[in-house]
Amino acid sequence: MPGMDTPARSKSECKEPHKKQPLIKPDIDNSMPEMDMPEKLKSDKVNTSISAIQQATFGVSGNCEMCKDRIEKAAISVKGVDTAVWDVDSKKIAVKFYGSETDVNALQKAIALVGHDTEKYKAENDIYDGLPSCCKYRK
Ligand SMILES: [Cu+2]
Repeated sequence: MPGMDTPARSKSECKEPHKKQPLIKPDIDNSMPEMDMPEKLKSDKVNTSISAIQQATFGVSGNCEMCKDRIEKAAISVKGVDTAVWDVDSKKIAVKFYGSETDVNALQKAIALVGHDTEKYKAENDIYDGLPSCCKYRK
């Protein structure tokens, strides 16, 4: 079969260079997807409330694990606080909270109210005197 070696080249490449396409876009149809916008706005609001979680770290006086319990419970009991972790070595507390519900001042006040000095608020002497002897951090 000698004819098999020469591939038959297509000469149809130049035929029908392009098909007709509509030049005018249907603008009326494009307006329909924009009706979904309110749904997107709703999801934006959810993202905003998540990003409203703030973190703060400040010094809180204390001695031991009992102090740690007392300090963290005082912080967590504040409305809007997510987590609170006090470190016995660094004497600092790290708090995550919703900035729309509370602030660092309120947190420090709440901790001072259970007998622990913070950077901004000193515990009242009466409350401090009621702490167990192992928790007396003032010299
Ligand atoms: Cu203690």
